[in-house]
Amino acid sequence: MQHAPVPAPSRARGLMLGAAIGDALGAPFEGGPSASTGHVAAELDRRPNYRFTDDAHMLIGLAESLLARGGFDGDHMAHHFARRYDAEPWRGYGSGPPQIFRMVQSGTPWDQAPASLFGGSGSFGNGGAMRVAPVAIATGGDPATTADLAAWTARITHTHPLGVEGAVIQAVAAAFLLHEDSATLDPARLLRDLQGHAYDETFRAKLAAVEELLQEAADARAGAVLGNGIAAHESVPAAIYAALRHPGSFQDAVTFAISLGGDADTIACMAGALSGALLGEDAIPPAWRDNVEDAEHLRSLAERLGQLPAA
Ligand code: R7I
Ligand code: MG
Ligand code: MG
Repeated sequence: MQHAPVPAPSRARGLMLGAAIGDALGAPFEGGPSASTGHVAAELDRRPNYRFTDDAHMLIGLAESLLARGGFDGDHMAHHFARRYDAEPWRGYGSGPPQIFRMVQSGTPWDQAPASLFGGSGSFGNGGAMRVAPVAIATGGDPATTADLAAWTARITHTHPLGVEGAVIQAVAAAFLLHEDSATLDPARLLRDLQGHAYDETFRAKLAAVEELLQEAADARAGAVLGNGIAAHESVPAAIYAALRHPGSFQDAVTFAISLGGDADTIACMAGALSGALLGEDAIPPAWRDNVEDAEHLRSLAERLGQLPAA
């Protein structure tokens, strides 16, 4: 059978819808224990949740700001995030971002507010990474431009090097997968490219572990080796592993991501963005893409981001 390449617009829609679907389906599992994929699949069948949380809420805000300004404008993005938080503060935001939004709204410059958090170290939470995938559509996939833009968008709330690096690695992975064919995908090449963006030993070791785990016959050790926590250096490698472990099935990638437990909505959001970028919208189960909150807006953002002259 002839294998038709997945067209770019479908991949962009897959990325945006995939992130929101992973977040929404994973939300009821956030903070819970790891579980078998069979258990998660049965739960998703029985009572799927289609309302997304802060992850996709911020991803939409990021995309809207890039489109409104034709690229990155830190002041605009910070205030846009803050306005959206004020409108829907119940989405399950982390503790740091709302504090930053207050500071920015009181006149602190956007590039000074976040560094004061967590005793002055800035946040290493996954908030910069969970929302970053649209950057890969806007840049047209160039890795250096993607890494640079991803870092700027992360720094609005996350200035700890690991928080920024998590966003860079997630965005560069998305940019790579937007242009790969699932049948010929070479995970080792992607992981080598990502190593080139990992300046901290923590991330280097985690990416090396992803490569080793992919060579094992079973998934069993992944959660213990990579972690499933809210820290960028746990959840970003876990999401990349989920997407690469199940390169032919969006459903399997997201189900596996959720089965890791812990920060399940965020791991599944990032895995969903990566898997959707690789496989395109049509590979997402119709019930999921028809029912996820704000599906039409997500599709429209995907289309317009794809038309931005490399941000
Ligand atoms: O990163 P962030 O936006 O949170 C995203 C998470 C996702 O799971 C969402 O689904 C939502 O549930 O929240 O928010 P931050 O407050 O910046 O970081 C998240 C958490 O990471 C913080 O509340 C801290 O518990 C922890 N954390 C740190 N702890 C100690 N030292 C982040 N940075 C540090 C640190 O430097
Ligand atoms: Mg969330
Ligand atoms: Mg989460």
